[in-house]
Amino acid sequence: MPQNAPAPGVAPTAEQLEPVKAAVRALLHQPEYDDGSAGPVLVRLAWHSAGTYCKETNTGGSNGAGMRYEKEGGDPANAGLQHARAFLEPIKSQFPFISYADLWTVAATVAVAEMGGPSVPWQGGRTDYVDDAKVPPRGRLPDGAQGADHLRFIFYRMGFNDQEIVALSGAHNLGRCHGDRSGFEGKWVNNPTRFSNQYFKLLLKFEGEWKKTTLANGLQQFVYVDEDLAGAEEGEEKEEGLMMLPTDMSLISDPKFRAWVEKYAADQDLFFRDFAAVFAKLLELGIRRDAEGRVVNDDNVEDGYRS
Ligand code: CCH
Repeated sequence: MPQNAPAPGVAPTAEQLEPVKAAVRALLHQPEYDDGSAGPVLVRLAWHSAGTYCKETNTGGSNGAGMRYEKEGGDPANAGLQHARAFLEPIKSQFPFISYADLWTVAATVAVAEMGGPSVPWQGGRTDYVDDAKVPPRGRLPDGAQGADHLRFIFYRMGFNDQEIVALSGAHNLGRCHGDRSGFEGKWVNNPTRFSNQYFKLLLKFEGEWKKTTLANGLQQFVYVDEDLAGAEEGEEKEEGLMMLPTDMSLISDPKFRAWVEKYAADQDLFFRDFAAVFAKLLELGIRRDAEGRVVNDDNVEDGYRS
């Protein structure tokens, strides 16, 4: 264990954490990558590390950073997240005291704030201990080709309600779909590196104009192409259209979800408050803490892989 490292399960102090957060801020700007920011894929990394949680069996969740290993990392749902892990690797080398599990989750909170979003409460102390018997089975993350029933099945398993499902979905203000990762293509909003409630506004604004299309790989998604842009002259740069997944569209076809889409489209402050609370809850799923806030694992080891 490196000197000055917190004991296993103990959160880094604010003083230890500040340079780590500064290093994350410094790497967000990536002119050669996607839309110029590592932020969106870092948010997705944290979400997929935590979103495997099952409250019935108390398995999954961000503790352990199991995605480093093939069993979890090789889940097709996690395709592309190696880019996010690679962005953070130099920071892990520079600050070895922080666990991967803490780094991945705190980096997402830094990214959200830097992209103009709310400040998400975060508690450290996760360890990198993976118990093979508790690695979540594949298939716990949502499938964008499905609808409202599937979203409820997946997110109720984690302990979320309908309002929380819609608030979390607002993260699709960020980033894009990549044909070589999920098979879907395109971005949800025009500025995918700025956190806002635009996703909710566009769902409603173009209602009736979202057109179902079938991609060459057989997947179906919804697209909106501005007629003027689509009609641009030959050789003129056309702005790419916007997209929604079938799961995104279910947020406006399901009346209970829709009520929250309407609230968040009308009130960005409300969305920011609710997103901060629910993203913080997501990052804590499955993490047991003692009275001092220290993370408790079965063996209380810092790192390791038991199989
Ligand atoms: Fe998501 N998401 N997500 N998503 N997601 C994708 C990309 C991002 C679903 C499917 C997809 C959340 C919920 C859902 C982000 C954050 C969150 C992609 C494209 C698919 C498909 C992946 C690719 O091709 O690279 C589905 C289904 C659900 C169901 O609810 C939640 C919750 C969050 C966070 C709170 C972010 C950010 C991205 C952009 C990633 C990037 O690389 O740009």
